[in-house]
Order: sequence, then structure tokens, then C-alpha cells
Amino acid sequence: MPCAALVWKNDTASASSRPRSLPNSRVAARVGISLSHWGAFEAEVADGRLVSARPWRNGGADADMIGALPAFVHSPLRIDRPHVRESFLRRRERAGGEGRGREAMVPVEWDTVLDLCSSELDRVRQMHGPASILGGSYGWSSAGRLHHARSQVRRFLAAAGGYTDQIGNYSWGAAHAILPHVLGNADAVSSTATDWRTIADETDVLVAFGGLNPKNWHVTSGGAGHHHMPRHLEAAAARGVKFVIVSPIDEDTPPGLDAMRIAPRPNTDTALMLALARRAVVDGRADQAFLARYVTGHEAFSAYLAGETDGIDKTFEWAAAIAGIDVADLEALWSLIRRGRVMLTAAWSLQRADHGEQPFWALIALAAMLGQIGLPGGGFCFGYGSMNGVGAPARRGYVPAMEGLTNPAASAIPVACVIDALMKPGEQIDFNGRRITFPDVRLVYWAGGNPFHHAQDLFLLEQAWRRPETIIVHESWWTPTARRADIVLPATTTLERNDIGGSSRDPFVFAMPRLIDPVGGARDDFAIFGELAERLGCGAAFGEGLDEFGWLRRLWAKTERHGAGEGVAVPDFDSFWADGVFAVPEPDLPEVMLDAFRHDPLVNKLATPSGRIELHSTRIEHFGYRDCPPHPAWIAPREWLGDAGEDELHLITNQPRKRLHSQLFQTQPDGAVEPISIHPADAARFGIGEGDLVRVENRRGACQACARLTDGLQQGVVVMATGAWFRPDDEIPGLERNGNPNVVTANRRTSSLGQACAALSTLVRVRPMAALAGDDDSGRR
Ligand SMILES: Nc1nc2c(c(=O)[nH]1)N[C@H]1C(S)=C(S)[C@@H](COP(=O)(O)OP(=O)(O)OC[C@H]3O[C@@H](n4cnc5c(=O)[nH]c(N)nc54)[C@H](O)[C@@H]3O)O[C@H]1N2
Ligand SMILES: Nc1nc2c(c(=O)[nH]1)N[C@H]1C(S)=C(S)[C@@H](COP(=O)(O)OP(=O)(O)OC[C@H]3O[C@@H](n4cnc5c(=O)[nH]c(N)nc54)[C@H](O)[C@@H]3O)O[C@H]1N2
Ligand SMILES: [Mo]
Repeated sequence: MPCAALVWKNDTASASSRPRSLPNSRVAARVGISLSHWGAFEAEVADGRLVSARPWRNGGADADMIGALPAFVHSPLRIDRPHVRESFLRRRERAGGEGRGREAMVPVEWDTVLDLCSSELDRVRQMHGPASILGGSYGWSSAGRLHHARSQVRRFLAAAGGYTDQIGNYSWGAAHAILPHVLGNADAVSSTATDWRTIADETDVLVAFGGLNPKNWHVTSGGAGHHHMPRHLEAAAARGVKFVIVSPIDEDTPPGLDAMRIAPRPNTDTALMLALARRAVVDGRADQAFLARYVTGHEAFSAYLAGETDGIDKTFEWAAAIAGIDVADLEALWSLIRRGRVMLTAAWSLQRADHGEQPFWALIALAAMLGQIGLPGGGFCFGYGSMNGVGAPARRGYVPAMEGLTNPAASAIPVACVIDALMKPGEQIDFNGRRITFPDVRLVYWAGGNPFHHAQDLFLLEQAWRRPETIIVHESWWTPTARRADIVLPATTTLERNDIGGSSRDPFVFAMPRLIDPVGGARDDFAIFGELAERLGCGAAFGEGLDEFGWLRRLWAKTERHGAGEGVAVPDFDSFWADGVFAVPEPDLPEVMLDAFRHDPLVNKLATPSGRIELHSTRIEHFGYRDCPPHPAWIAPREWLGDAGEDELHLITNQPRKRLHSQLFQTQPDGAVEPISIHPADAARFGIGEGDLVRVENRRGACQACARLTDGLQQGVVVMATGAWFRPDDEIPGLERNGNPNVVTANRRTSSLGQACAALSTLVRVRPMAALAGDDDSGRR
């Protein structure tokens, strides 16, 4: 059965040469500048509608993603009015959750719905306590810092008496937990990265575990004016930096880059890193002076590498067998990195897997052996291939964040534990040395996220989602999450409100003026929460008496203060707003991660117990977790190719090329199904042809996908991007139609330490869809 895969007009960003005009602080500017997470753009507005959008000023943003904005903003899937689920409107919390996603949604007036929301919040807080309101509301929301929906909902729920929050994130949850034990904080994923200019100047070899996939450089959290990662890479390549790309798929090598490729089985990078570290010791290449001065625990770690604790010497032969590569690949890699200036990097994807703490810790251990941590262009760094702006020169602190409030309920769950929290109230779990007790969730409040995209095992989430008494969602579109709410409040998009936007990984701060009127009856999240706060008697705590521009001025004042502290001239708010953009001057010196520590490890000691880089952590040892030992270690994933059935394939679910997760899916043609990349030999084994509609399945569920045959990936591996909207089949239970791979990923976390998303450890079977009828039924619920 053939299928329509998703198509896009441009494969590369085309820059705009149109003149830029000043944004207007009110409606109806002809051309205005604004910002999305996928880049700054020029918006052309006519008759109150956004008619076209182009990347701003040769900024390198993806022209397809920017060009899709009019279809996005004016999509027929925009929610035009508040809606309430039919039986919930009649019976409130007694309606039960079974009808979510199935029943009709009834349009209601704003006043009615706001009364309903405030009385539900009040009821649940009075009867069950604030912790029974789950309001962590994970999700990217949109660019613009005042109207950032997730910040708004958490601020509101804190003002209204408290809620259960979510700790960490999906992007680098495991790193967020492990890095403070090793380096004293998580800056190496959240903010710090060695400047690309020092790589161009100093590096001899850059080894990228997980590759440097240019698709990920379309996006910056908060949005960016510059997308110059390809240029940084070109500069490095031009100077002769040798690149090594370690990834199961070709697409992780930027086009035109003459790189050495190693294609390991997914989730086996830790074994490669450990074997290289072992070889450093054996060859006498381990930098003993560095280890003695800056590192603790390398003796215990080296003993493990030698097999003194587990009887296994971590040789190249050992690692190559685990990773399914030739020993010669490791020899070649070792001969490249044993001398010269070496930068080791890992994509964030590596830690979004079973025991995802280990590859990041092992990378630091290998870099410590080579002794170049803290030197320009050397050592290690995370995420060069993960997001635009990692390692780009930019000053921090100029983009003001919306202020949060302390959560009086002091309740929180790890971000990826939503299903378990909903299904197992009162249960305790380990989490990074603590015990967390799941609250008794009665009300879920989500604004700015799409859990029916981002969570794993979505058919299980559907079951868990039936349990709460009340679910309130703010959305702009009828996403799968909005469809599964009891109360849906339509939110404006960034173009319909005034804001300030930008990212600490980019040298611009943007004014984001309101360019069109709210579409339909949509309201700003901020305005909705303001109304609810008034009804709940916490209006002053939430809004502090400020309106939209009052808040924008207050936020900008922070930027001005920050500039004053650094001797950078920042315009006053009115000039900034009239100019539309503030270009933050480049930092004087390129950033080099951990250079101060290297310079003086006593004065600038790390915030670890030893003040040094910890390759053995006594703190983690005391936790006693079987799934997170006290030093970097190889632990086989629960699902991987080393222990797979004859017909099982490893599914990588990476970030989509031309979407931001599930955002922009609504602009893609109706009936289009997400592609799955599969090796021709695997396709032949299962009778799959190019363009065939296939079923991707395991015991958790199945989704459709459109087969794309390519020998650009390792046999046994298949790749699907995330973000297709969850659309279960009406008749066949356990089958999803649009190609959302999170129906087959597992509801499992990295370890007791991180309790983080481990989506990238998934085995599946892939079959032609036509074979469905005669196939066995074991995959379906
Ligand atoms: N299998 C698998 N799953 C993954 C991943 C993976 O690698 N593999 N990656 C994970 C990662 S790293 C992430 S970050 C998550 C992303 O997960 P999410 O952040 O939940 O994904 P988005 O699609 O960006 O969802 C944002 C939602 O907010 C809505 N929104 C945007 N602006 C506004 C606004 O102003 N107001 C309101 N009320 N709503 C708004 C959008 O319409 C959209 O529905 O996914 C995770 N899931
Ligand atoms: N276009 C676009 N860009 C994005 C996003 C988006 O939605 N769209 N989302 C942004 C967000 S929220 C985040 S957190 C970052 C995420 O950044 P990453 O986590 O780095 O991105 P991914 O695309 O999930 O993975 C990068 C590559 O890692 C490879 N890989 C997967 N598993 C393994 C493995 O076990 N070993 C090795 N060696 N390689 C492996 C895959 O081939 C994949 O292409 O991306 C950001 N960038
Ligand atoms: Mo992410």
C-alpha cells in the first residue's frame, strides 16, 4: 500500500533581501519583525492576516519553517472559542474521564468557562490540597518571554495556593542529574560551551558522538536572529580540523564534510568511550599530571576499566563486539585522538536512553584521561550537534525571563514520570538521592506543552489520562492534548500579543510587537490567568498590578541593569521598542569551558564534594543504585540490538527536520504519514518497498509510517522523527495513524538517579501495512 510522505519546498534556507521596516506597537503594521523558536522573521500583514513570513536579515533560519507561519497562525485547527467536554459540562467531575478525546466539545462563553475553571481549582485545592493539582505543564510553549505559557501557568498556580511541579526536562534530564555529581553543576548542558572560534583556531580532531545533524540547528530555545552553526563548522573544516562522526545514520554528518564515520549500534557509545579510556591507560597516554591535579576517583575508575572489579578488561575487542563495529575503526580513532588538540562532544540524544547518565560521564572520563579539559578547542562539550547556538559567541543575561513564584505546595515529580504519577498515587520512587512520593492528582493543568506528543507509551498515557477528575488545557490549536481535555481555553499566538524574545545562545534581543488581532476568540495566557487569579482572590500576587506593557517595561529594566553591570550600553525601553531589536555586543573573549578551574583548581574549585572532577562519586555510591554505579560503566540497555529478536529493529526517534516537535505538524498536508528510514536489506527481509505504508509495532502499540529506503543507516536501525499528532484508529485498538513513534517507546526512565526520558531505547518490528490482517495480534492492546 503506497502512502504520501511529508514534503517541503526548500531544502536549504533561502535568505530574504527585503527591506526591513520598523515594527509598530499596535495592530496593522505592513511588515513587522518577530520571533519563533525556529528563528527571527519578517512578517507581512494584510487585512489583519499574516500573509507571508521570511527569515530575518540573512539570519540563516529555515525558509520552509518560517514560511509555514501563515498556515500555522491561520490554520483551520485554531481553537476559536472556549470549549467544555459535553458530559463534563453537565456533570462536572462526576463525568469521569472515559469520554476524554471521544465526546463532543461544546463551545461556551468566556465568563462561563472562567467561572468553571476557578471553581474547579478551588474545589480540588479545598478538598484534596494543592499538590493534587498537577501543573508542571512541561513544554516548549513559544518564543517571547513574558507570554511564555509554561512560565505563566506555574506562576499562576503558585499564586493560587500551589501545585505539583515537574523537575528537569526531556532534553537533557539524565545529564541534569548526573553532571552536578561530576562537575558541580549542570552548566555543561544548560549554558556553557567552548566557543567554536577556539575550535577553528586550536582543535586538531573533533569527535562527535551522535554527530552534528544540521537539522537541529534550525532551532534555538527562545529563538535566534543568527543560525550560523554551518558557518562555524565550515571555518573549522577550512582550517583543517579533522571530524569524526560517531552515529548509526549518515544524516548526522553535515553535507560536504570530509569526516571519518563510525556507525555503532544505538546506545553503545559508552562502551566505545570506556575502551578508548582504557587504551589511554594501557598506552601510557593517560595524562597523570592532569588526573592528579584536577580529578578524583580515577584509580577506582581505572580499576574497573582493567576488569579488576568485574573481570572484564575494557579492550577494543570488547567494545567493538558490543557496538557491532570493526576493531580497526577503534584503532583508527585512537590513532587520531592520542595526540594533538582533541575536542570530544556528545549530542544530547545519547543520554535520552536507558542509563543515559553513563555516556555523558564516560565522555568526561575519556576527556580527563586526555588531559585537555579547560584548554581552548580541547576537552569535552555537550550538544554542538543538538541546537543552534551551542558554542556560538553570545553574552548571557540580556534576555529577561518571566519571574516565577515560590510554589507553596513544595511538591514536584520528575518530568518524565507523569504516567506513573497519575496511575500510582502514593507510590514512592528513588530520585537522585531522594525519595519522591507521587501525589494524588485530581486536576491536571497544561499550557504550552503537548504531552500526547512528548511522553512515551502514549496508549498507556491515554489510560492514565482518564484518571484525574478535571483536565484544563490552554492551546491555540486542537492538538491531541487539547482534544483530550475537559476544558479548553484558546490561547493567542506570539503574533497576537506584545512581547520580548531572544535566547542566551544568540546575540539579539527582539521586540515582538502585536501584528494581528487575536484569531477567533483567543486570549493571551497571561490575560486568562489574570482573570482566574481575580476570581480566586490572588490577582495581586499573580499580576502585581501590571498590565502587558507594565510587565515588558519591568522585564526590560532587568536587561538594562544587567548591561550596566557589564558596562554594555542598553537602550531604554521606548528606544528598544521603536528599534525592534537590540544587538548585544559580542563577548571580548571566547568562552572555554572549565578554563578557570584549569587555571587554578583551588581558587576555582568545582562544587563537587572533592572540588574536582569526580570519576568515582562517593555520594552516588551511597545512593546504592544498581542502575547507576559510582563511576562511568557499561550497562546493557533493556532494549537494544545486542539482545534483540531475529526480526526486531532498533528505532531511533530523533527531532524532526522541519518542525519543532509537534509544532508545525498542522501545516502539513492532510493524510500525510511520517516517514520511517529503513535499510534496503531490512526492507527486503520484510517485503517492504519504497513508499510503502508500514506498521511499526511492539507490545506497547503500533503506528503507521511511510517507508523510505536508504542505505545511509546501519542495518538493523530504523529512524522516525517525533512530532506527528497522535491519532488512534477509530476501530483498531492500539494502532496510531499519523506516525507518532511515542506509541512504541517505553514508559521507562534512564535510572533511579536521573528518572529521565529514555525514549531512544526502543525495539520494534516493521511490516507492510497490508500484512496487518493476517499478522498475529500480540502487538495490540
Ligand atoms: N520519542 C521521543 N520523544 C521525545 C523526544 C525524543 O527525542 N524522542 N524528545 C523530547 C524532547 S527533547 C522534548 S523538548 C519534548 C518536546 O515536547 P513539547 O515541548 O511538549 O512539544 P511541542 O510540540 O513544542 O509542544 C508545545 C505545545 O505548546 C503549544 N503552544 C505554543 N505556544 C503556545 C502559547 O503561547 N500558549 C499556549 N497555551 N500553548 C502554546 C503548541 O501549540 C504545542 O502544542 O519532546 C520529547 N519527546
Ligand atoms: N529541527 C529541529 N531541531 C531541533 C528540535 C526540533 O524539534 N526540530 N528540537 C530541539 C530540542 S528540544 C532538543 S532537546 C534538541 C535535541 O538534540 P539531540 O538530542 O542531539 O537531537 P536528536 O535529533 O534527537 O538526535 C541527534 C542524533 O543522534 C543520533 N543518535 C541517536 N541515538 C544515538 C546513539 O545511541 N548513539 C549515537 N552515536 N548517535 C545516536 C541520531 O541519529 C540523531 O539524528 O534538538 C533541538 N533541535
Ligand atoms: Mo528538548
